[in-house]
Amino acid sequence: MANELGTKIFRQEARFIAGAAKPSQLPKMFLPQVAFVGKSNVGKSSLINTICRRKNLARVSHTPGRTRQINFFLIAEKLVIADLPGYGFAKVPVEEKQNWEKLILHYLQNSPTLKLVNLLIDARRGIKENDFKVIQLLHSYDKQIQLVFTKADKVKFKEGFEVEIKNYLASLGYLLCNVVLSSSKNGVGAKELQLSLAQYVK
Ligand SMILES: Nc1nc2c(ncn2[C@@H]2O[C@H](COP(=O)(O)OP(=O)(O)OP(=O)(O)O)[C@@H](O)[C@H]2O)c(=O)[nH]1
Ligand SMILES: [Mg+2]
Repeated sequence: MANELGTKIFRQEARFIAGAAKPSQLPKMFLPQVAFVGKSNVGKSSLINTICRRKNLARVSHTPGRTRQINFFLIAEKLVIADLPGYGFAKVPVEEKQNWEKLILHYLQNSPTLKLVNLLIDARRGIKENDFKVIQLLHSYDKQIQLVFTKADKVKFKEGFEVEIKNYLASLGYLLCNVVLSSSKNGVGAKELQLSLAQYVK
């Protein structure tokens, strides 16, 4: 069944394959890639671990600004997951912040095998101005995005929330953007995310 095939790759091997702290270190990828992007501390690394059913594949921390380079993980020898450094963290020195931003932009713009960008939004805080900038940027790069609201265990969503967000995105030109509610604490949304990533595996 399609569902089983979709989640099967996440029961197979997942391993770290490369890290890039600057554009010149970005590895050339031939396999399909999916990326996790979002503000610092939004839960990118945690969600990658949840999706891959692993505790410590991607490094998580209580201190924002934990992921300092783009980390690439290979899933079942078939799919690459990219864990990006977060944006918008005030305490990182300006120069370092600019370097991360440059790296993120370079990666998003110059990765032909990047099939889907999961843009993570803290469900407690909602979409912020820098998230909108990223949405617009990805739109201009012609990248498929999926909006993932994280830490859903911390909030109560009102009915129709996803539809409302979808309509809003459609008004911006994102007619086919998927919206997922997720939690790394209780696993909500994990299967849906697995299936959405697995569709890019050949
Ligand atoms: N309650 C709750 N906490 C979460 C969830 N996901 C992540 N966290 C917590 O949020 C903090 C940040 O998680 P990370 O996964 O490191 O976030 P990140 O987006 O990778 O952070 P940077 O790499 O610094 O940009 C950690 O303390 C996690 O335990 C979730 O679904 N629910
Ligand atoms: Mg991280």
